[in-house]
Amino acid sequence: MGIDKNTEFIEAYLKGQDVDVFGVGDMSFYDKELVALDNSLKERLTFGISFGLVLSKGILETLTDGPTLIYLHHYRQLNYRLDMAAYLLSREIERKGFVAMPFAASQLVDWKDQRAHISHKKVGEIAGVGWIGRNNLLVHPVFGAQVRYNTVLTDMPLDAGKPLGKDCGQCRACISACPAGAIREEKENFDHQGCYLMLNKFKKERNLGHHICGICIRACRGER
Ligand code: B12
Ligand code: SF4
Ligand code: SF4
Repeated sequence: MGIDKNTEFIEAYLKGQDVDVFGVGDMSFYDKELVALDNSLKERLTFGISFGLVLSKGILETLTDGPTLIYLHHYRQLNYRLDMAAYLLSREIERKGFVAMPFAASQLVDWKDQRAHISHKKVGEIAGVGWIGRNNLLVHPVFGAQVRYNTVLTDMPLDAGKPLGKDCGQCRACISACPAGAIREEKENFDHQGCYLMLNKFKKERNLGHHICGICIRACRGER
């Protein structure tokens, strides 16, 4: 199969998994190391398949003053679906004779620096799925930040997208919504520490077991 057919095949397969958002990134533009993984993989697996599932509007409406238990459940179920979709897609690619690596939707491998093996936001940005917004999240033109992502790396030749070259424009909806005041006019000034402290507080006070919040997701609706 050629590049176009391969790409059509991947897109159709993910649609069959009910995936809402799809893109391919050329991993030569991914300048970060793959944390805690053999770096030769980065040389070999040159295509990053970025895909995502849209969060339920109903669940997001429950987020008024921070994370709710129903949002916690939804978050975990989407992670599960994303992990399963990544695994099934990788199996399908490997059945065709290529190599694929499914990542975890949400798994820390470096606790000190709070990092995963790979940044789904960065891969999505390279693939042209969305842009990094003032809220520090990957913002899809239609679904806003209301998408959770995963990544599969592969050596299957694919038609890679390009960064969208868009930004938040006049929108500032997330700035006043953030309970930590962590979101600023310039995305570069996002207050990572302030956000983390608020998530830690929610985790303890609401007995969540996870660093979640979701207020800046709810605020960032895109065009949907
Ligand atoms: C660890 C983590 C966190 C940590 C953040 C620590 C950190 N270092 O980023 C904590 C617990 C605070 C967190 C919070 C949240 N997270 Co989180 N998180 C992750 C996780 C598991 C790993 C991220 C990682 O490796 N970061 C390391 C750096 C290198 O990569 P990066 O985060 O993409 O960072 C980029 C920028 O943030 C920036 N940057 C990073 N650090 C710094 C520091 C400074 C000073 C500066 C200037 C820039 C900067 O540069 C990077 C490259 O573009 C990812 C899943 C994944 N594997 O990608 C989810 C992920 C990023 N989280 C997600 C979400 C939704 C959230 C929350 C809303 C919580 C929730 N679910 O309710 C909040 C949002 C906070 C916010 N507004 O950014 C989603 C984002 C989806 C989207 N549409 O963008 C992801 C992709 C999970 C998923 N499967 O969808 N998260
Ligand atoms: S996750 Fe919560 S505290 Fe962090 S930036 Fe978003 S709204 Fe603010
Ligand atoms: S809510 Fe508006 S300003 Fe905030 S990240 Fe989304 S598009 Fe950008």
